[in-house]
Amino acid sequence: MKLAVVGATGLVGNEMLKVLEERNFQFDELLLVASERSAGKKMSFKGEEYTVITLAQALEQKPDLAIFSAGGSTSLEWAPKFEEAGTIVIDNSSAWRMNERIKLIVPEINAKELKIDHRIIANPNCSTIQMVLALAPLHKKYKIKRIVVSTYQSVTGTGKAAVDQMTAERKGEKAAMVYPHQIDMNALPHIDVFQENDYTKEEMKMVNETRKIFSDPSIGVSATCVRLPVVGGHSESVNVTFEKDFEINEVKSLLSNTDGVVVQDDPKNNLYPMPINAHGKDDVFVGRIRRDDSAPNTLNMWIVADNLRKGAATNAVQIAEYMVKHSLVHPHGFDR
Ligand code: 2RA
Repeated sequence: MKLAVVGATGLVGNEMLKVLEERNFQFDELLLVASERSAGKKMSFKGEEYTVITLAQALEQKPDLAIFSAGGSTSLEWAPKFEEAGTIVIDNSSAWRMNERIKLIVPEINAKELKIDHRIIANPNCSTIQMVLALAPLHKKYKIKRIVVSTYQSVTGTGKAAVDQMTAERKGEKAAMVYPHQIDMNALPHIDVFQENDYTKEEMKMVNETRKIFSDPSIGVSATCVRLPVVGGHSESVNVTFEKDFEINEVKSLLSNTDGVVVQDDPKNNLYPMPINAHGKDDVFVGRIRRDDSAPNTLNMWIVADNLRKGAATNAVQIAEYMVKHSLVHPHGFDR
């Protein structure tokens, strides 16, 4: 099996290599792929040195599986070319997520939707993944009517240049500006671009992707996404109204028994999820679980995850693992 990691030199690409190594993902050949600017760079994986190649060079080698984390325009242009060459593409950008022919997958929730003819598979947005993973067992039991979510997102979601802006500002140095304002010691209610309806694209991703993953267009979602000078992960305050009523202890026990979810909820001992603790971990952490007494059947909770892990690299590798396990990736292609 020939595996290509596209966008290997970026923050998600780097995390992808760590996750592939930690999970001991099996392949025979690895192609590390990036833009023309990074081609020729040396990188190491499991102690071996690799030379970064361009997308055109990778395409010539017809990998069996390619995990893309290289931005929307690169995915729009190149994913179909790889698909045409017989490669399965798992794409981390927003380019394909809402395309009707493309599956949007969080493996613990809807991996079963994947079939042999799916050649481009979309990885959802980081802030959507962590929210839906924690909500999935509750949706199953009580059926979600409406979600109101406010996010507190890490600069790592924007990429290395944003981490550099924050670091320079923190040191009092001149920063190359990625955001329209200073990010250090600040909070920007602005993630991705503003849309016609005055919501940001990030907010609309949370609305549309949640409905697609749960296959339920009737779920109401209202999102406000905020960037903070934090690096360890994204945090979310989620207020969710269900059709059926719940017992708080049952909610906690459902969450505790969900794969990939860890409950950290002991207010008396100041225990609740925080990005500094989620950093580098694959799990989604949930705490501050409490009834909202101002509305019927409504729950408040606080959800934290490392956006580069479960929000990006880990989820993509889990999709790849599922596809290999269920013979949806065939070494040497299906019909070359
Ligand atoms: C962010 N949603 O945090 C992004 C990354 N995919 O900006």
